Amino acid sequence: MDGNPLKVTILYPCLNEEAAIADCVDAALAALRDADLHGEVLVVDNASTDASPRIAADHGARVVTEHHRGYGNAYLRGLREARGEYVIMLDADGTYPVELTGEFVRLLEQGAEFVLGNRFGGLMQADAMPFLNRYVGNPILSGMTRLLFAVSYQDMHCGMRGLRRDSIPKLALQSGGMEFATEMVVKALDADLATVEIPIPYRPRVGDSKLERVRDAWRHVEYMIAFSPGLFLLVPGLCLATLGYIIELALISGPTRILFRTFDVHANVLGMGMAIVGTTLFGLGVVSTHYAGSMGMRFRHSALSRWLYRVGDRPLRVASLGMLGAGLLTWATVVGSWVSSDFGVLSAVPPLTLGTALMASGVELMAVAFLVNIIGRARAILD
Ligand SMILES: Nc1nc2c(ncn2[C@@H]2O[C@H](COP(=O)(O)OP(=O)(O)O)[C@@H](O)[C@H]2O)c(=O)[nH]1
Ligand SMILES: [Mg+2]
Repeated sequence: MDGNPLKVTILYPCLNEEAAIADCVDAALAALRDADLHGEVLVVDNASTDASPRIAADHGARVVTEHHRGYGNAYLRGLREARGEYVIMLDADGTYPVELTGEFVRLLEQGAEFVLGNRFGGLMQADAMPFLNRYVGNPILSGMTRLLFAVSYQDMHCGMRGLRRDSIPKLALQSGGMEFATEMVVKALDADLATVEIPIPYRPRVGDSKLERVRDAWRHVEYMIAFSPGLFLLVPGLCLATLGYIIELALISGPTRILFRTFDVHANVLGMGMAIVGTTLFGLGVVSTHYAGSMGMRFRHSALSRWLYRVGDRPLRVASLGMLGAGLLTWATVVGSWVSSDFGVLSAVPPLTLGTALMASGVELMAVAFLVNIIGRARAILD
């Protein structure tokens, strides 16, 4: 590093943007000059098949080539290559106000660690965003992120963001596609980065959009589901299993009158099924939690996941052995009394459904503990 370190990197991911890239680079250099900032314009060319990389270099950008296609892959490369103390990220399509670079840097200098633009703050040009993106895709996906991850920001997919370069390792970013945008916001929150969201203008695009609406929207949804094991697996699994075991225990001594009618062995069979399926969902949730944790998620939004991730596989093994033992004991008691009655008539569906549910749950939790252990070992190697 020379004696005069770079203050800012303006980072453009670029896939076939020859119609826009020249103006983008010129405007970025002008923004640096106007704000009197020592900086660089870095273009990560995503193996464009047009003249964008040559044009970008001719206009004074540093150009690096990333052969792995994808919005996230381009940014992952760019964030590794950036040399500035602060990094300002934005699309290479003329939509974002690069002239606000000075303002983003000012906020970062004042202590913000992550500055997120908000195109829905009233400054967007009327024809800047296609109707479906503006009124359907963006609000639904941003709303889902707010709900699932307890985030309060309005525009989760805004392409103009600023952050300190030394915050980047804290985020452990991994996503190669458009879901990178969601990952960054969720992980910034997890990492407790001091975040501010500021309204920014948004202009119509120059050149064709690279967005594949359905595929890219689905990638955001998949990301959110995979990283929300609490809501989608742990809680439903726990509720179902608890209800199943309550039914089993309530009907343990045979047909029982509850409120207005009598429930008998059919309900025991249902309870057994619920207990086993519930444990399966819960177990998958535990595995997902450990997977997400190993991918850098810290579950600021879910106390249950946070706890499960922290305690590891030991409580699972204890619960597994307890359930397996209780199930075996139940079966042994029934078979024992059957044998001692000289193999007489056997009528013991209630305890046997309970015993079977307990044994099945025990075996499942044993397998889950095993997987959790494997994930932990893989993480230890990666770390
Ligand atoms: N969608 C997409 N964009 C890429 C890729 N590689 C680089 N980019 C750049 O990422 C930015 C965002 O893409 P864009 O088409 O503007 O998406 P939109 O802003 O969501 O409509 C642009 O600067 C693209 O040139 C890629 O593989 N896919
Ligand atoms: Mg764009």
